[in-house]
Amino acid sequence: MKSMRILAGSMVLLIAVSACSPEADKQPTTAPQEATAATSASEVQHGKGEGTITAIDAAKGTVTLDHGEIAALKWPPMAMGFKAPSDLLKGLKIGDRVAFELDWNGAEGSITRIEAKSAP
Ligand SMILES: [Cu+2]
Repeated sequence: MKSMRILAGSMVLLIAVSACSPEADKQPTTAPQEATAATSASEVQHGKGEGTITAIDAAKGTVTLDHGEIAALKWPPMAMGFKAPSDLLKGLKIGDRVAFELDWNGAEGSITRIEAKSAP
């Protein structure tokens, strides 16, 4: 009888442990990551504008634009560099007037669309 009670007691303990441990393991590891991802995603802003290419480096994946006002980001006209996938830069050259869109993460802009505009 005594050994049965010990067995029953240890089974209850086993069930209790296995029932709590997945939850206990999950929360500390996944919750902060999800919170971080959500925060950084909401910080990315999207804007569009027009400008002139003043420098281009397809190998590095950068383009420098002398761009006009970007209302969505509350930016005045300025010259600045952006990251740009090299396939988007194909066929573009210094001096081209372009229409472009970008994602701004608060520190750097990534071109998501860029197209040469035909001369007026
Ligand atoms: Cu700018």
